[in-house]
Amino acid sequence: MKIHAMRTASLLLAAGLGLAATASWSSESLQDVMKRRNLSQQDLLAASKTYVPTGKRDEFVAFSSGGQSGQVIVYGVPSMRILKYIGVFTPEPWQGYGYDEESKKVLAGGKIDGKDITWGDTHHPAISETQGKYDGQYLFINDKANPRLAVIDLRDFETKQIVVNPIFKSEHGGAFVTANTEYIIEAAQYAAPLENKKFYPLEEFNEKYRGGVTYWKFDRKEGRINEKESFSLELPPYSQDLSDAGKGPSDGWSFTNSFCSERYVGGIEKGRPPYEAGCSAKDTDYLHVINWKKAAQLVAAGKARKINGHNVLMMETAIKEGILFLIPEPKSPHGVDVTPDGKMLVVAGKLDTHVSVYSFDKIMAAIKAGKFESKDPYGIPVIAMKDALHTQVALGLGPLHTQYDSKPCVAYTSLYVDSQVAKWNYCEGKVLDKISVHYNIGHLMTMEGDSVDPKGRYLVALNKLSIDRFNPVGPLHPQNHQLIDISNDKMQLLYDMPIPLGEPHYVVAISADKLKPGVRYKVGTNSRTDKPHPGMVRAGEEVTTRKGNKVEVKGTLIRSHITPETIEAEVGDEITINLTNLERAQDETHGFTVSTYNVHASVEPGKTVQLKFKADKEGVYPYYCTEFCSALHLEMQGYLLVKPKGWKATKTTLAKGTYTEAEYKATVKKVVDTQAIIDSVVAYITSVNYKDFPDVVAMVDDAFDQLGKTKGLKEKHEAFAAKQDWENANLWAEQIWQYQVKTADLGLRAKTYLEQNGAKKVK
Ligand code: CUK
Ligand code: CUA
Repeated sequence: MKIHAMRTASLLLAAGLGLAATASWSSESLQDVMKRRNLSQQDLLAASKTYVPTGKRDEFVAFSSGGQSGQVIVYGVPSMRILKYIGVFTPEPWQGYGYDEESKKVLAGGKIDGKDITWGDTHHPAISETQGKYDGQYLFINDKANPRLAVIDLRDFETKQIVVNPIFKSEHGGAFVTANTEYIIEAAQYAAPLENKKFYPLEEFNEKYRGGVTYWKFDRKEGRINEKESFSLELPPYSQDLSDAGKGPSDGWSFTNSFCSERYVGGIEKGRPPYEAGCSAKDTDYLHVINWKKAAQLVAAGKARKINGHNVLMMETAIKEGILFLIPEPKSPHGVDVTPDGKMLVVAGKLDTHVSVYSFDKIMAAIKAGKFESKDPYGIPVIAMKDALHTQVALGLGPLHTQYDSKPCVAYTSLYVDSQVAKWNYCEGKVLDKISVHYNIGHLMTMEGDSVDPKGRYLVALNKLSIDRFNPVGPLHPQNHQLIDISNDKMQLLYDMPIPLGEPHYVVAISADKLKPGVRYKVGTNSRTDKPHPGMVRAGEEVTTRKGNKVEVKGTLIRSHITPETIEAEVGDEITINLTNLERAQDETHGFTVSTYNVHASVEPGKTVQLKFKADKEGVYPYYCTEFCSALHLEMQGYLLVKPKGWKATKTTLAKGTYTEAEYKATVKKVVDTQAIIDSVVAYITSVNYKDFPDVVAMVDDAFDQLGKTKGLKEKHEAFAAKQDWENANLWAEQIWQYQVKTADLGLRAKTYLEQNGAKKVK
């Protein structure tokens, strides 16, 4: 500890006196590097299109599903640098997600039948929209395995809510938002009885098993899903697949695919042909066309049935009220993607080489005219494919998903079997370009490419297999997100990015300037509810109370100490620790853990968190800050003392340190010297236009905050010195120096920033 502090001091001195080495460019030329690293002109061009120099930022921020990890991965485009993992359905230790009480409550929202489910098969992220445009406020993502949906607030990139689908047993076609995020659409996948804990044999599949679509009502003011005002539509057991919401002229409608309208039930173990044969036998499946606006009105008018306490509009009602229609779609379709103008929908059939472009106008005309070719076995009117089609285009093998360009009529479709991306014109129905990807692409994504206002520029191919692309890491390979430049006529492959965290089915990207995340919370905030935390205290109000066997701490964190530094308990006590981070400075997060009690918190500036556990083992348990927050981070520590029942102290004083007057004087001199460094840094900073740099202004504020804490300490150490109490005199003087170190650290960081960013002298 001492050595570490001293090294810091000498570093500060060196930097303060301008002795730090300055960067020098290597003498190697670009040609030398190309030769040495065996790079082509094409490689260099690609690199220059993706490289984001140090200190610069990406143009777009992507939110990728974390697949089986149950998390969300945030990365920048075009650099493909990972910025964050967001814990969603799975505990995430860094963020304390699942280890503090606030986040445990969020995860508990995802319990099913009282059971914790600590993983998720996350598939489709969706950014909230206003008039069909990404607004950067919220992110939603679904869990296919355990039908759930999560809400993430993009002010702090934290998961705020998890809801469990009340009637499905699995779901896939979520999350898709309506044009003003009135609802978040979530379609079932594998049909099952809608009533919970109800058994029906597979022999009753057609009668008792059902699919459906849930419309989760989003309350934007609260930033939460309103479960009571959400509803579902009962659908046939056709294995509903992906969905999309209408926009512009098609706003108010939604579209959901299906892949097993055969209603086949497998049984390979009994010698029956497997599902894969039975579910792909017929030439067509059904696209479901639903008037959700009218459905919501019908639910409000009391036309829904309660199943598991949830409003379900039954098929019978939907048919009678004319809000549910089917259209045949080619063999085993997968994605349905509404065009930016809302006039067409592109459906890709996995086992067909064509994509089918349906015209919303034609669909509406057929409905208006009552022109149906048949009814399905449940009585749902079926619109003839030819009456709804705008065109069909042969793109290649295994078309899956489609995204759009900023250029009119230009779309990109993933070709799973061909391992290609096809660029094509959906108005004229012609292929424009193709590019190979590595390998077996699932989804693809263009910048804001499923909104009314796609931004073009880049495309990301989400490849299922990476095979030979990366350094081998064992039989389980990462997936490969390939960045493709789409700003020119020909697509250009730029970059391979391994995704090491589950299978990210889908990703969405938003212009970075639309995101406005905060850097701190209002002091004492419970970040998971956005409400004031009852456990918060301000500096000087820290308190530990005991009621019966309950010990509750209300403490604080600030560089570089935890208040309190000792917590005393008896075996069997229930311990509750509330901690408030009093920092205002950007990025001054403190972490907190207690040895062996499986608790952890990430306490960002202003946040209050609560940790709870039972002190069930007698002993001594260090607690400490887990983020390297300052030069004296390691000293940010304390002890939880768990005493045996009825334990009596025999020794009542702490051991004294041995300090001499000489040591005290040396410490005082160190304080004076360090102050001189601080003064010289301050003199430099105030001699330039530092006020033009908001980041520097924040650092300077923080620096003076730290220095301000030395108030009264000089009087204190001098008073102890007068009494010749060299330990207390020395340590209070030392404490001044601790604050000075933090001040100098910030000051030097500000100075470096100013020097590197061309600060100018002011008079
Ligand atoms: S799905 Cu994975 S490739 Cu779950 Cu959207 Cu299509
Ligand atoms: Cu606070 Cu380390």
